[in-house]
Amino acid sequence: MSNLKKFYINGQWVAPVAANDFDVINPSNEEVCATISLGSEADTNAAVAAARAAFEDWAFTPKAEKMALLKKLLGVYNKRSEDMAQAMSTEMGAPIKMSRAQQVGAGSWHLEGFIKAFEKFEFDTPYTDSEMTLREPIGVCALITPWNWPMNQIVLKVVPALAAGCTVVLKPSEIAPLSGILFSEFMDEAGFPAGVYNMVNGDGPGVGSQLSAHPDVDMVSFTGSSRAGKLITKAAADTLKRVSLELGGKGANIIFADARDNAVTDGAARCFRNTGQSCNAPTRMFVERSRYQEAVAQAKATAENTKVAPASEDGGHIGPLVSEMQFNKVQDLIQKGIDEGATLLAGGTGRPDGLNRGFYARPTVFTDVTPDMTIYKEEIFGPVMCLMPFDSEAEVIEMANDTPYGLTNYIQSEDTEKRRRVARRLRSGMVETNGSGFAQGSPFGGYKQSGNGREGGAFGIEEFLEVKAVSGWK
Ligand code: TXE
Repeated sequence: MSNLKKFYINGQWVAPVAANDFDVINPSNEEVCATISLGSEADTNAAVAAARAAFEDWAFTPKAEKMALLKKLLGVYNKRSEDMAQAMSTEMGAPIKMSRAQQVGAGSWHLEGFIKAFEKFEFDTPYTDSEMTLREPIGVCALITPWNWPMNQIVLKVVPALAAGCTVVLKPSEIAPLSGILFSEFMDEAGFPAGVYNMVNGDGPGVGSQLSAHPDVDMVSFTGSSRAGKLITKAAADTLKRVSLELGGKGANIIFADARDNAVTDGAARCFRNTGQSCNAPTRMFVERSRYQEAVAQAKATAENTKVAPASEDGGHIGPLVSEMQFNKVQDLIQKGIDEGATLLAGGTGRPDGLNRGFYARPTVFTDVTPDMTIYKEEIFGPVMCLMPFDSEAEVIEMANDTPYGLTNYIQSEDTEKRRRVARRLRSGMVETNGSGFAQGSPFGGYKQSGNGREGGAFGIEEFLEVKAVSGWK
């Protein structure tokens, strides 16, 4: 990768105004795998100015031209997918097989979904015989993304913003910036007009907060911690820009007695996927009392059979946590679980045997967890699951909703009426039932402190639009 220390501004790779080197650490071995530059306010301003200058033309560029560029982008993305899989695997520790299939796959899946949604999207809709409703791009958008599903999150923001007619400045996570740099190379190869897409690397207090407070940025779309989401909202307040947030989660997985046989095993594996670093991970498993003892044995076996290994190794294992900071956070929370009186069913603190270098955590399951415990309340973002019994539908709905988060909840039951009844009562943006997954372009986002707004497909495009009412159109 030749542009590691550069930013992509106004259609060119440019050096930062002032040097500020930052080492990217490979979490599988704790070694420096690349050195990038962090931007300063001057770099942020240059990128915003380029996006502003390009806005008017891009906003009025015909849909067919925008569509052709997005299709070209999809072609480049697919052609260079192996480079992208390697970059993500190295920077954030996703095992290479999983990186190819799921980390890279999520990006192309969403890109295809946006292309289909954009094709059908109606920007102008008559309201009455004489009145027209126009949907118009909001303007210059700052897109701030995290490290856990890097391409998923970058595509979920960049593509709908551009389809809506906005111009953008992307700031990828400084912990996992290689995929963002590579994606910028794809954008360059696809041939978007200068200034439509810009990318500046930087950290949160620097480029992140400068973009959030910038008077010439009309909207910030952010995915990351609730902590940073609050800071961004405050920084954006003086300019009253639109802020769309996709934050943390504490998903409940409700397993009724009539659930399919492998519901517990699937649920635990899903919790450990991506080493537990997913905002929609089902981290609190509630099992109906008559199946609880069986679930204890199944969850323990799943944790103990989950192999942990370096990202470069081929296979279906889980990799390390992304950083030393996340490793320490997860270790502290596991220790808190023990100290506060939960029972450790599997796993625990420390690294798995034989993995002494790298940010590896042990797949862990706690039982005897009560609602006052830290592990019940806080997003752990590691391979850690809490397993609890329940006795009635009303009780489990209350427990599932007993969290400030509201992103994804899960229901496992063969009873359709029960699934529908419970789904309506859960306060979350998504309810996945019986492991059936979601269709391409379906809305992704949260209630409560999991954020606002929705990403994906037509809902995702809608986020980046203003609505204008025009009377006397006819
Ligand atoms: O996230 P941060 P961190 C949660 C998860 C994890 C915790 C901490 O619980 O353990 O957050 O992770 C940018 N103004 N999630 O510290 O800091 C930052 O540069 C503007 C959930 O790594 O939120 C990066 O680009 N930007 C989650 C991005 O925010 C700021 C994904 C994410 O970093 C900023 C990741 C500021 N003041 C973590 N501070 C999800 N929803 O999927 C930071 N950033």
